[in-house]
Amino acid sequence: MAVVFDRPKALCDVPMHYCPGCTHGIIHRLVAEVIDEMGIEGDTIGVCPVGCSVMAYDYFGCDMIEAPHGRAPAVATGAKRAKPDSFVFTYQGDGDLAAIGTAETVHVATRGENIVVIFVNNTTYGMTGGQMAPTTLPGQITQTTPFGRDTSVQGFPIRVCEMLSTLDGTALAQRVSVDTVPHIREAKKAIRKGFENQKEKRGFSIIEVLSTCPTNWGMSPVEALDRLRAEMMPYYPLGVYKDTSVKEEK
Ligand SMILES: Cc1ncc(C[n+]2csc(CCOP(=O)(O)OP(=O)(O)O)c2C)c(N)n1
Repeated sequence: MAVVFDRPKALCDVPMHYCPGCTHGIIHRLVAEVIDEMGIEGDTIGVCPVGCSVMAYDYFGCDMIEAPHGRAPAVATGAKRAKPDSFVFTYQGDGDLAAIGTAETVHVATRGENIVVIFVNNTTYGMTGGQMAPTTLPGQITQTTPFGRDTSVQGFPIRVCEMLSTLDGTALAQRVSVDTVPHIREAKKAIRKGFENQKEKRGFSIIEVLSTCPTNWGMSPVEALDRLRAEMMPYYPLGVYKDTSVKEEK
């Protein structure tokens, strides 16, 4: 009988700790599928910092490094410069990448470090119980904004892809989602493009993935996907914000 669905080899055969309906598992799978398809598991180094995906080193078969909170781009820079022929990716949440790690994020992009950043935006600090993140939407209720995020007090959310697309070192800045099968396919293509950019030495690639956190949003997995579409997508439009490979092809 034909096998139509299998575990990617780059993913370990272990149960994951993620909550029901959490989209981290889908995103892990997409990264692993790209690693398999490019045949680069032995040459890939992943960097996971602090957040719900802190134990990603248990899930990916490639080499993995644990970074302090927010510092994955700095650690990835060191790994890539020490082993320039390897493929280096970071896998970061929005609290990690856009709060404590903002400086590392901006500077790794402007330096044009030849790495891929997978940015999982679920509009909250998942691991610590659902506090406000820089990406929390105006009016969103969290543990630290019990009356909803008030932009006159807490400021406005950061649109990371738009911001990084203005920097010359950025080769690819694309926002995708994993709420439907077509969007999951698109997300995988974007991740693949990021890894191809690394092969072609084009510079820094960031793929932002709109994600859900049913547990901390207080929703069922299905309600969480509905919220992603109804509230997150209008504020964080999907799309390619910068892609220097297109210019090269013309
Ligand atoms: C230096 C430091 N500060 C704060 C923390 C506490 N902390 C752990 S995870 C986390 C937020 C993670 O949120 P995010 O990056 O959005 O990832 P998620 O858990 O939602 O996937 C924080 C603040 C820490 N571990 N280390």
